[in-house]
Amino acid sequence: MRIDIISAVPELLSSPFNHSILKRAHQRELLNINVIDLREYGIGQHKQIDDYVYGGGSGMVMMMEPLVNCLKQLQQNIKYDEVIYLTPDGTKLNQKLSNSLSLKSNLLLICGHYKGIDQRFRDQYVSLEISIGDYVLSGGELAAAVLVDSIGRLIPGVLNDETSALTDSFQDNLLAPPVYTRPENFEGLKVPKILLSGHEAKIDEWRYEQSLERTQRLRPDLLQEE
Ligand code: 6GU
Repeated sequence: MRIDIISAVPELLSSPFNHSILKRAHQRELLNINVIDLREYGIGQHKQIDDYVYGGGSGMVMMMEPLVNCLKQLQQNIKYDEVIYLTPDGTKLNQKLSNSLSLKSNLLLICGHYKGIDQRFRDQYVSLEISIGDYVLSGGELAAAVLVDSIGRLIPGVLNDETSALTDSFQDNLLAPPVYTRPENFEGLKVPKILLSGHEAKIDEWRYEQSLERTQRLRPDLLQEE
């Protein structure tokens, strides 16, 4: 999969993809992430990328021209499955959406800043708008990093244990069961006996019950979905 990210603050995206699972995805050539500096497409001597809001009001809006020039240049070489704009008024991200995006080949993510981007760009060029939750971030970059992480780990071959993404919280609309590691007894706090029994079927059953109980207690809304 190839993910291109257009950003006015590319420095914000220099580190998140170079560690752990996403680093491995890159090394295995399963995921290729390119961050494009929108400033390089800025207008005039000052490489301007934003301007005042028509109709008045505070804050700046990202202009059409740099975004369109950048997009068109990228599209000369790549056909994108989706052009995604990260915005708090987009569709709220969930595991189902990440699952479906992990099956695509080429994604373009656009990070907004200031008051956002010119509406005409959204209308003309954006195919999907995504929010990562009901709160406001200063820009789309951290949201893009969240989206890329959630998609990247689902690409087949990225996780070592192929089944492990399937047992994550939210796959099946259930939260994950509790996990434990050594020691068996830490200052009197013991690991549930069933996990030491070696009885695989019983352990699976226990984990499922724990998942269900946790979901009912902490996120009953998940059990109402579909
Ligand atoms: Cl995608 N962008 C911004 N700026 N804020 C957000 C968001 C996105 N998702 C939640 N808050």
